[in-house]
Amino acid sequence: MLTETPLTEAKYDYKTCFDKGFDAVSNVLAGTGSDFPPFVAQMSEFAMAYQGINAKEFFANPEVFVEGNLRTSAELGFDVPDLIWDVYDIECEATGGKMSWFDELSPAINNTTPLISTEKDLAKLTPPDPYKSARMPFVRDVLHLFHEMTGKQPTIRFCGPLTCVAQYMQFEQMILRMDEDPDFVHKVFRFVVEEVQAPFINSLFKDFPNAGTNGSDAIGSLPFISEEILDEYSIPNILKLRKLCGDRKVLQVDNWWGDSFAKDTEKYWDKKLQATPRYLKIQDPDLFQVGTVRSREYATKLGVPLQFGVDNHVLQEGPEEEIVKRIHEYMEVGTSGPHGDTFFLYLCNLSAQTPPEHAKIAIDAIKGWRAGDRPYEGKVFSGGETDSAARSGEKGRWMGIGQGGDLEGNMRVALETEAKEGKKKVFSDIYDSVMEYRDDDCAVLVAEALDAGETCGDILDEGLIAAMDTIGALFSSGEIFVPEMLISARAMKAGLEILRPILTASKEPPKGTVIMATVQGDLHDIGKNLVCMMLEGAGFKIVDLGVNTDPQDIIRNAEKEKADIVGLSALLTTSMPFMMLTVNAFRDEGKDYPIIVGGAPVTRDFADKIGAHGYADNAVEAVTLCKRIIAEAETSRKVAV
Ligand code: B12
Repeated sequence: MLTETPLTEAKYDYKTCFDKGFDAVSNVLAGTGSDFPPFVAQMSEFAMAYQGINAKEFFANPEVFVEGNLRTSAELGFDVPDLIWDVYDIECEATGGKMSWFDELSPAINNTTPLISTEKDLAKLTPPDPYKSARMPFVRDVLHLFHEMTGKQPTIRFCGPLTCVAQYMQFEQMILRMDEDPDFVHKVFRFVVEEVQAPFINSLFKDFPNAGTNGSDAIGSLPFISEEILDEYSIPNILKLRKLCGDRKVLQVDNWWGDSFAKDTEKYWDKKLQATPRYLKIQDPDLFQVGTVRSREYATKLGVPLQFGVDNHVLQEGPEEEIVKRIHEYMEVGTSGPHGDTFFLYLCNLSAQTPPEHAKIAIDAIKGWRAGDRPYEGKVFSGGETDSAARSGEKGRWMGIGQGGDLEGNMRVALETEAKEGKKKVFSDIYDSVMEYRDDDCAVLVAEALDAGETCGDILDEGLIAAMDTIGALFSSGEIFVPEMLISARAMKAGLEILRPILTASKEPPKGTVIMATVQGDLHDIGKNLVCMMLEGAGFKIVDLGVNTDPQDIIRNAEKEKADIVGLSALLTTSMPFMMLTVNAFRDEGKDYPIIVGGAPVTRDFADKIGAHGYADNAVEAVTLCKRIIAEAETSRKVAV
């Protein structure tokens, strides 16, 4: 439903109704302490759904956006409103990035064809005009309206430099180029930070010299990037941006994850404090893993203000008791000790799908705790062995990492030794070239193996696939992160390219053909791409249809490619219904393909409910699942014959 007129008649006095909350937050940040622990929430999409406003209007019309957020915040009793538009997109969109708009969720950059792939692309780009380009004026208007309506200083939101560069270059391309041509990636960072972000932010500071700021950095933390990437690209560019913006301490980037993946958690927190010097923010799912007590101890030792973030999945999925328990623990531990009065709580993204009752339960839990209602007093649930509670449903740690680490000691050495045992030298050399990310060597070794008379099948099974199996296991156990996985997959592909013409000419069939797509409305593709790589590494032919894919397109391609399996990925709860629509479309047209589904919010239960043939929690399990489906099809074909 599209609202025809902007929301106008304010029922609330926005100039006064958030006063206490604003005071409390600024006292926490100033380190002077607050009488009560305030909370902030990422809640724009929730406000949009709560007010029944179409996303195309909400994220383009400043009056509707500001009023919608303020009204929702006042109506539900938020301490402060927190206006977060689609912060990941503004800079890239203003430089010419292609946007996808939806009715029921925030718009997003569609970087299927990224803005910057080559030096030439970079040279062609003109920096945006902060006063004119795309929705940069929308952001300015939002800040002005917020200031007029509340009388308070607004917060300038921007995209963390690393995530911003990923928007211009596409995530995998950015990571691979960091390895291949770091100078080029540094140049892109220079362009984005110096010519786009700093002028934009400074133009907003001109209007609001005392504004706060916050950068969102979805991909700027472990395990999307390694600690090396953090040190070489992310932190220096955040510091540079701060310098370029008048060396203001308020210039910060606060939403990193990854604490539970860091080799040394406390050192990781030291790094976080460089990005956000005024306070330490630790959020779920990492907070639940690392534990509130350990986090509190570190902040107390340093005397820095502390913020704990409650998992968006818990807020969305509940159950009620889990929401209350989580909030009470975080409030209780957060406010303990000598610096307990410089603690504030964060509700990580109330989404469009979060039922208003859950938002109310969360707010009541906070207010109840403040009023002295403490049913869980003294109880700490985080930081123990109960990992799976960090996620609702059956899932363990996110990304499917942390579920395979059952080997003692150095897993890498153990796996490599086992994989190479009794192997011909030629195959263990190929294996090593993938494990050591040596693309050129891998291609040469595969060519030599062919010359020596080895078959494609053996080279695949004994060399390339064996290495990808090890990589998958190391990824599952958390020993390697996404960048290493991408770089090893590139080496595997270099070897595969040598085999490809022979495989095609000899008509030696792949293990099966898999069509992969991120469903309609969803532009997340990191997980899907990892699944594609692992499947390719396991000998499957992959036809990747990309993101935001129409069900009919998927059917057409499944037919054209005579697919053995169709794989669907979704990262948004709002796009999960499109999985169901896609499964239904196949059924309605009588096309009986095995459909498998996955993605962080998708569960086995959901897969069963929508009638999908299979579900896998991560890329490694996806390979096992596909192999099983192919084997079953083979068996039933034999039985039929
Ligand atoms: C990276 C990211 C982004 C990037 C995406 C970049 C890209 N090219 O993909 C950017 C910044 C662009 C982005 C944008 C948005 N995002 Co986002 N994003 C994330 C983030 C940080 C990580 C997601 C991810 O890549 N995970 C890593 C991969 C490896 O894991 P995975 O996808 O689960 O994949 C594994 C398994 O699930 C499985 N798998 C995956 N697919 C498949 C398929 C099959 C067939 C099988 C068998 C298995 C399988 O294997 C994979 C490997 O093991 C999450 C938060 C988080 N910490 O998880 C939010 C998150 C997913 N985003 C969210 C939101 C809301 C958005 C936005 C609407 C903006 C916003 N308000 O924040 C836009 C939406 C854009 C759109 N329309 O799609 C929410 C979703 C909330 C919800 N309940 O729906 C999250 C949870 C953040 C949050 N806490 O609120 N985002």
